[in-house]
Amino acid sequence: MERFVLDGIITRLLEVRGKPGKQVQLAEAEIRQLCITSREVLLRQPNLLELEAPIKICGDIHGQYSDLLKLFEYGGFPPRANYLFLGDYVDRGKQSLETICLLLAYKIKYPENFFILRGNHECASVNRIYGFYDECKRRFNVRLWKVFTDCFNCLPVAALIDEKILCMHGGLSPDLRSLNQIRNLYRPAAVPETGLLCDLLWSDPSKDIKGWGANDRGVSYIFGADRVTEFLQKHDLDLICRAHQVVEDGYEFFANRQLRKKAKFGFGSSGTARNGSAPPKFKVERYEKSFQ
Ligand SMILES: [Mn+2]
Repeated sequence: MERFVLDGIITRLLEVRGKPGKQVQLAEAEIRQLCITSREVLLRQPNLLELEAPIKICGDIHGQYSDLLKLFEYGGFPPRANYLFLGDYVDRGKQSLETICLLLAYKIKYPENFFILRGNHECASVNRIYGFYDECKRRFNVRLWKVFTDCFNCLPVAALIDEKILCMHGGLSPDLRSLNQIRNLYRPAAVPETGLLCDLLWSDPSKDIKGWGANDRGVSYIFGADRVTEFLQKHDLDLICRAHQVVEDGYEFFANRQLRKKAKFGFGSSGTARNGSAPPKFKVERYEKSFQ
């Protein structure tokens, strides 16, 4: 992808800073190029990313593009800060296209400083229903939605920061015995209805149980604090950091501070998260409840 084309896309996407709701209608050919080029960049990097602090970790965006821009205004526009996004970029909000296009553009431009994991909504059978398909169809066409599907199937599913903080969208899996299993998950991949890849994107912690239980979402499992403690000890980790659920303050700890949930726009430096004592540096309020 030509550098001036990429820079032109980023410039136009940033022109609506301070103008909430204003659309940026990129050319279809530009969006296709973003998908095809980012796919190659994503596949060159492992499915379990190995990253270093300092890095800012952000939860679900769900098509709320003006909030994504606000988040960068607080934290610094790339490459001023390193970022790890935990998935769920599309659906529900009104501007999934601007949101995912800016994230893919930054991924291409700063591949070693900007990272995006897969959420359960980066999946054709989910975003067919919850808004992204309709937005693609209304503003472009169904073919473009399929190009995005091919790109989403290449997103990595987990990240390990300083070998101590494991990050994913959903949570643990009863099938997860070794981190090498994540490294060995084949891409491109659709999200299956059961198994390791499904659980990493769909599972939730629960205060109410020990071990594993049925998830009210009808997909994957819930897991108790005992599973978190056992997993961290076995793999010599300090913390699990995940998104996928709204929490009142933007972030919340679980299992004696061993699992950190980041709600929409929960926002902070993993450098502070590691010892589990300091609050995030920044916090932006959430705007919409989301349970998927
Ligand atoms: Mn989710």
